[in-house]
Amino acid sequence: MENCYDKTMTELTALQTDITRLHTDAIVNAANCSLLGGGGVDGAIHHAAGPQLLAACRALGGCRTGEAKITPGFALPARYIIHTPGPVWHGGKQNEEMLLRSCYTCSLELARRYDIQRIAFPCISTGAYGFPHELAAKTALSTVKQFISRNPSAFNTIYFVCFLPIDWHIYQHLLEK
Ligand code: AR6
Repeated sequence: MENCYDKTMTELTALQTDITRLHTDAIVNAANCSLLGGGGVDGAIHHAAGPQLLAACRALGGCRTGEAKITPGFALPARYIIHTPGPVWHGGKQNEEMLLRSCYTCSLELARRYDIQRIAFPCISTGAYGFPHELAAKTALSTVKQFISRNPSAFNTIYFVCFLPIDWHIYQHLLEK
């Protein structure tokens, strides 16, 4: 576990684990715009949360790339799931970085409204959607730091959940700086 406290006293932590196992207020799902499930972390979350999640997601009517919607966690240990469709990487010239920033900002904004103190993000867009790992991590971290500097008392802990060793090494390195 790599920790970093900034001036806001929100703890930023990289974890190497399966996000569905985390006992936290909310986990974020790297969803698609249908919000009806898929592979990767989305598939794992639907599997672990159970069929009630799909029913709740159907009622949400989809979600635009870079925006976020919320459901209960159902059978998960986490109380809430925040669903955000990340951008598909097309080489970097189709607003991908801005859309990824928006995923983190909209998720944190929604979390704040639900009084969520501890939230865990997967490495959004870096799997099936092909976003370069290092650029995704730098974008995630700078967006989160900017958000918490403007909202210093909103969060207790923000977890960056790294499923793959490459992401774990990148986050460890960035959080040490
Ligand atoms: N816990 C934490 N991270 C995980 C887990 C897990 N259980 N499983 C995978 N990851 P991806 P995307 C990591 O492909 O790129 C889905 O089909 C994975 O190693 O899940 O945003 C959706 O429905 C990678 O680092 O999401 C969409 O159609 C990260 O999660 C599409 O994939 C994101 O990989 C979204 O693609």
